[in-house]
Amino acid sequence: PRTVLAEGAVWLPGYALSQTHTLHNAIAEIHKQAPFRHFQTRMGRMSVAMTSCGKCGWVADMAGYRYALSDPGTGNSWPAMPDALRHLAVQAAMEAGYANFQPVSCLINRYAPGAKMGLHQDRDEGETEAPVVSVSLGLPARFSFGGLTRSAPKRVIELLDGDVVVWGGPSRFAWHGVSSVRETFHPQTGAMRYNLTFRAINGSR
Ligand code: MD3
Ligand code: FE
Repeated sequence: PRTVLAEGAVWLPGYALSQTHTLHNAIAEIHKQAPFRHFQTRMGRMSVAMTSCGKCGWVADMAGYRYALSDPGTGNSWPAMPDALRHLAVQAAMEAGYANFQPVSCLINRYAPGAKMGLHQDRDEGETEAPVVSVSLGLPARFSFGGLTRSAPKRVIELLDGDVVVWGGPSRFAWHGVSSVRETFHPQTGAMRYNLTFRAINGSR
């Protein structure tokens, strides 16, 4: 099934369900090399723990936000993006109408109960043509998205285990956020939610 949420934004409920074991194994391997961490920003400590794989990874500190070629936690380059994950993202993008998607970075967000992500736009990629492919695992989350201004009207959807959303075209710079994750249980993740976002990046440092 597929649902067009807004122009350029396609929701593929359960698209990744057959691959959740592969995804969890990949996350565990990436965590060994590039452990999840809570970035400290000028806004405070992020409640979401993060890591990345691929050529570059998203990092935040007192200087701001950017994609970096190495992990500031270890000083090492990021773990390679596993082929199975890249293929999943490319296939989902294709399904949503985006051919030739070439993700170079995958940001992995981990939400314990109570973690949330405030309203924001994704602008650090320096790339306007490519979509962002998002894969949700584990606990459900209330995800809000609006328009190109912060105050534009919002829609709220519940993202479930295995859901994929492809955000491109006019939706690429939509404001969005995740409400505080409610404590429930999921057999594969325990009480955790994971979100993977696959991205094309221009000009990582
Ligand atoms: C809409 N992650 O990492 S995924 C993020 O559930 C982020 O962890 C959320 O927002 C999460 O930046 C939401 C859905 C998502 C990702 C990228 C987008 C929605 C988007 C880019 C543009 C518009
Ligand atoms: Fe985002």
